[in-house]
Amino acid sequence: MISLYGSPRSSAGRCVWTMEEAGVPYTIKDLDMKNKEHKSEAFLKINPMGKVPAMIDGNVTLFESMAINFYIADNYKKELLGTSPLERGLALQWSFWATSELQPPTIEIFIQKVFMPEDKRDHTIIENNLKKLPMLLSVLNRSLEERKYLAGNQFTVGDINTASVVSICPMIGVDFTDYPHIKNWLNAIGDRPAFQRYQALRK
Ligand SMILES: N[C@@H](CCC(=O)N[C@@H](CS)C(=O)NCC(=O)O)C(=O)O
Repeated sequence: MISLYGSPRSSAGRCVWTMEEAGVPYTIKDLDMKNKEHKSEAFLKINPMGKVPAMIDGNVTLFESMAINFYIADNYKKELLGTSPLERGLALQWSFWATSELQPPTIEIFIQKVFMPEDKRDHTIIENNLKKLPMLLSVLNRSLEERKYLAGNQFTVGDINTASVVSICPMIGVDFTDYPHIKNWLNAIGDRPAFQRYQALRK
């Protein structure tokens, strides 16, 4: 049984979604972040970064949500990795893209708009990072022009890792009106029962 540390509403959510897709039994161990349980000596032994998610599966302990997702796919539902070298490459490509290209500007804006009190917001940070999003979202939109999922017809962890970052956009006031293929992709994802079960856990 997998133990996942972190709330489904945090970065741990994408791992919950992957476990639902893989149909693997798991327990969620939510940490008391307000009281800094994620910085406790006990948890730092599991994730020395003091962040969620972290995962224990038998004698395997991992941190970094996207790595956890590749592990779950590899161990419990290989087709989520992709079924050819090209699909597996694309699943990795989009996961690295999501974490290194799309996530930094979206998180910078999220921090300002959601966590900062209005009078403390840095509008320069918001504006500078907002400017980066059209190019990034256009690249993603074009890549989805002729395929249902990011690796082709096969749904992979690349979709999970990327969609979980793309889903920050509506929370920071960026919609997908100019990106119809992203919209269709998110709609296809929304129809997946595993995604729906994961969403129910976020409420
Ligand atoms: N790159 C990490 C990021 C994890 C992360 O930043 N988690 C946040 C919650 S969403 C956290 O634990 N923050 C507490 C902290 O940084 O002290 C991953 O994807 O697993």
